Order: sequence, then structure tokens, then C-alpha cells
Amino acid sequence: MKIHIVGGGAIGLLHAGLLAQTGQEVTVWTRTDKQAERLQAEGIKLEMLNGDVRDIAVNSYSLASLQPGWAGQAGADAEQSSAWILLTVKQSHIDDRLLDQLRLLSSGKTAILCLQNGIGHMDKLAASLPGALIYAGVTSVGARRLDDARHVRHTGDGPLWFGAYAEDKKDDNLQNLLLNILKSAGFRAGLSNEMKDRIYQKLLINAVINPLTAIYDTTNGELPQHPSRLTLMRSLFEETSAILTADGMKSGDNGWQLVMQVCAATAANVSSMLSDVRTGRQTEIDWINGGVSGLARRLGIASPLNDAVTTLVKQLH
Ligand code: KPL
Repeated sequence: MKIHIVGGGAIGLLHAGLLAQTGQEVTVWTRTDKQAERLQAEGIKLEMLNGDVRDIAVNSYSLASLQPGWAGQAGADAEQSSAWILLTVKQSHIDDRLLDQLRLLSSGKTAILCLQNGIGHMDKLAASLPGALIYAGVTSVGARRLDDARHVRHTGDGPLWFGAYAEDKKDDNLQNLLLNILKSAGFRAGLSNEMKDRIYQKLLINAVINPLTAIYDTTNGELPQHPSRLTLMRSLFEETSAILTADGMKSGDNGWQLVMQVCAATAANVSSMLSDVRTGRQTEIDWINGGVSGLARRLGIASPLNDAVTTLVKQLH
């Protein structure tokens, strides 16, 4: 099975490495030529959960090298064959250029699994790639990239749920193929008909932990330790939960417990948003709390805390 991993960050390299180990034909599409050259020459250096370190060969090219007619050059049957694209880039990288590149990559029968935090991106992808099958994914696996090209550490296990974004646009064979491949690569993968709910549950967790860890510059575990931070977490949780429930989130009962569990389970971690702030990268605030504020506006509900943290985090970078 051809699997294209779009994005050479921690999550992209982890999936590429684990999938390539099972004998799949994996290609990693990167943003820079430099990273693609290193990956093509040296492969992925993967530190497994048990501490084993392996070098795993993959194909790698830069996204910029994709040209019209790419499928024809890549192999005689590329136009007819089916493939999966695992889209692992950050929300902020899903721009018009990337959408053009995804269009070039998705010849033949292609399904795209989106593994982003936040909301808003799948509408954009569905509108720009009407021929592709779009799948929503929610993952709790942890990974950290340890150099600027090929070294990745698998830091945590967790479920990976995926399902068709639109019920009438799916392919049972393709999705079962991916499910089996993911499972044989060691992922705790499952198909779900309730992706909106799963996305909203993850969004709720990210909407509380990510902006506040970025604003207070604390690890996930330290965040709830201070009483005034805990009060703010709770208020942001209540506001966000009410908005998501008004937009159809079903399973809201144990949401607060989940937030606290994630803080405990990832206590030593720096959230992705704090990491972006510290390294001067654009954060995903527009698609996390900004996304929640957007839903609230559409529903005619006020979202003062989500609006405020969105403004504050934007001033941090
Ligand atoms: O998903 C995360 C992130 O950092 O983006 C959490 C769950 C907060 C873990 O750090």
C-alpha cells in the first residue's frame, strides 16, 4: 500500500517510521529540501517506547518538488492505484500552496487522513479537493522530534480514531486496509462513526490546556497546581463545554475529569502551543480557541474567555 506522510514533524515521522517497518511503501513529503535529502539518505531514526533505537528507510521528497504529471513519473500505475495520505502538518501550514500540492499528490483513488488539533481544516480540504475522500482523525499518541530532520522519539501510547468526514464519501475497503495496517504497526487504531464528538472532546481538552500553558509558561502538570490557574481552567472549560454541547457534542459529562487526567498523564510535557510560542512558531490558537469562538458566534452565544485567550496567545508570538 502506498502511504504518503505529508509533514516531517514528530507525528509525521513517528507514523512514517512505524508504518515503514511493516513493509508499507512510505514516502515522507517535507517542507524543506534539506530534510527530504537527509531522510532519503539516512532514513528515520526512531526511538521506540521500549527504548530500542532503529534506523528505518523511507522515500522522501520536498513538497515543493511536486509538479503536475508527478503521478505519471512516479510509476506507471500511480494514476490507477489507491493510496492513503496522512496529513500531519500543523493547522497553520494548511494554506493554498499546500492544498495545490495535495491536489497533485492525490491522483487515482486517494483518501486523506487529517491528524490536526482544532477545527476548520476539514471544511477547507473538502472544498478544495472534491475528488478525495477526507477522513477525520483524532490521535493521542505522543512523539517528540529530537533534531531538525530525522530523529523522533515515541513518547506515549494512546488511541487513534478515524472516520469519514462525510458519510456519503468513504471507501470501506480503503478504510479497513488502513485500519489493519495501523494495527499491525502497533497503533491502537479504531474506526468511528462519531468523529465529530471525538474531535470536540479533544478540542475541549486542547482549548483549556494549550492556551493557559502558553500564557503561564508552565508544563501541563504544573498548570492545575496553582489555585487561581485552576479557577481559570475551570471557567474556560465551562464556557467551551457549553459552546460545544450547543453545537452537538454528546459526551460532555466527564469532560473536566478528562482535562485533569490529561494534565496528570502528560505532567512533564510542554503543550504543543507552549512549544510553538517558545520556538517562535505560529500557534494553532486560531483553530483551537479561535475555532470555539467562531462556533459561538455562529450559534449566537458569547465566548469572552475563548476570545480573550485567543488575543493573549497571539500577542505571545
Ligand atoms: O494535545 C496536546 C497538545 O499539547 O497539543 C495536549 C493534550 C495538551 C498534550 O500536551
